[in-house]
Amino acid sequence: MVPASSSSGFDFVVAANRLPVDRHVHPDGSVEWRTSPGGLVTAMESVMQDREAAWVGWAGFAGEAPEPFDDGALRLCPVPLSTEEVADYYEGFSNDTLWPIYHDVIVPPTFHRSWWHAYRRVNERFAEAVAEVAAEGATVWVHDYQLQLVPALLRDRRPDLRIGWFNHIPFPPVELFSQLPWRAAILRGLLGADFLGFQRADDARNFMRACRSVLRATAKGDVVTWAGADDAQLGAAPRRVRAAAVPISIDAQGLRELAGSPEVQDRVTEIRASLGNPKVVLLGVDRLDYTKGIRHRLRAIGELLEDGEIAPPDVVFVQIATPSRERVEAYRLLREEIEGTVGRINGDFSHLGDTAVHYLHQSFGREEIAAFFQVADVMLVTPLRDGMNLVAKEYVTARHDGGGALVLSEFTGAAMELRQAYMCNPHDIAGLKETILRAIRDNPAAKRRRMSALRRRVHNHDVQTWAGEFLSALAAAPDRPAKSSSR
Ligand code: GDG
Repeated sequence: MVPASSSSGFDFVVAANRLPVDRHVHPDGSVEWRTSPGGLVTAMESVMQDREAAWVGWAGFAGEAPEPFDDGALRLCPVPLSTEEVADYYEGFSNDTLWPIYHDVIVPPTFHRSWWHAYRRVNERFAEAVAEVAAEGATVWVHDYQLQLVPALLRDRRPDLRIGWFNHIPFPPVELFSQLPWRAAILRGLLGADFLGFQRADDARNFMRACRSVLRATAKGDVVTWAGADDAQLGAAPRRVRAAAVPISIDAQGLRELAGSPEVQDRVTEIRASLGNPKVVLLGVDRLDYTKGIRHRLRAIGELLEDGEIAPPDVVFVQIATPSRERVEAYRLLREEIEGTVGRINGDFSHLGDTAVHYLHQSFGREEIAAFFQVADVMLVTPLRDGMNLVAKEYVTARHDGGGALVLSEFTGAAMELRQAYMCNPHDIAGLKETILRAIRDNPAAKRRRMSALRRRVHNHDVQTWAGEFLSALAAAPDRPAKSSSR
């Protein structure tokens, strides 16, 4: 990459809803910026390391945005959101309209025209901010469902740019997508890009079908051809855009090193001891989100305890549920329900000093999560729908000792790659219980064989491979990149 000076703009620009850092104000008023949690930042952090680039995103608090500032070689460009925009664009349209539609309508989506107007307005602001910092002919990588209009809004302003978009979450079947009153505008927004990356081939196919059915565009192979529209609406110009699967991954080497460090190893021993050195530790690590299947998992665990198949102190279940979107009603209800269930299970099956379910509604440091992974004999990843699920990839990688077992929902993007996991359908509680027992009781050699295959897959397809694949597809779009560009 050719380094660019800030006066002429940057040759590489990332746009995502959030900046990769969060602001912390200390009691003495001093400000510290810390890496923010979440799948997108975890993935992009190692990709951006030492790259001269700009990152355009919201700083995470309402009101005036701070001035752009540098974090190493990275220029951070905060986009302001008012309190009302946080409620309407972010909590409303992004997390209460799009998120449920894009995740199989597990909870009903809410439609408000005022939310849509805020979404459009904020997408315009992002497009302007990118247009300002991008050098002539720069590559722009737009991320995720919060910014689906940015590709076309940006192309209107800067036709010289090469624009890619990556969807971290699923793209829904056209039957669900069509419920959106703003479906045509969203597709037209996306078609402003040169290349659209999805987690699974099915997501790319769903997008192509939506273009055919909603816009009457032609979709052949993996290229959508849109003749344009005779109106002054967003993205009216003719376009040829490639849409394909580029599954995301993790910084496998970084995690292996962290997991093997003496500090983390000490924590592994301490955590196991504080759980009472059980024979089997079952673990879940998720944002507290209804897509993650935590309720179904707890139901299966509750029944296994009731059946006498598992019992503390020999078998314990630890659920880390990272706080998430707490101002959205569906998330508040989910938290109440989960905490009620955990309380009931513990009331029935725990004894003094022997807790059946350890429930931690907290956010932990990366080191602590790496230690928890190594404490887990069986990792339960049971989403009802998930774009990829990085936790599954992190778990198999953190188990550098070759131990452990992964129970994985077939409704995750990760299931397309991690075929040797103990696969489950989380809706089938009887099947889920059987799978959990199999993962506990299978013979150690079989478990090790599975884990070794899973680790190899993640090792051979890490986050750097993912970024390389995305960027070469973007450079070659609408054609496919030459084969040699991917490992
Ligand atoms: C979206 C898509 C897609 C969790 N708790 C803590 C913590 N985490 C880390 C995990 C993992 C990340 O957050 C979560 O990533 P996921 O992939 O599991 O899920 P989403 O947040 O829903 O991410 C998803 C992803 O984007 C990437 O494209 O896979 O499908 O929904 O890295 O380890 N990290 C720390 N403390 C915690 O308490 N430090």
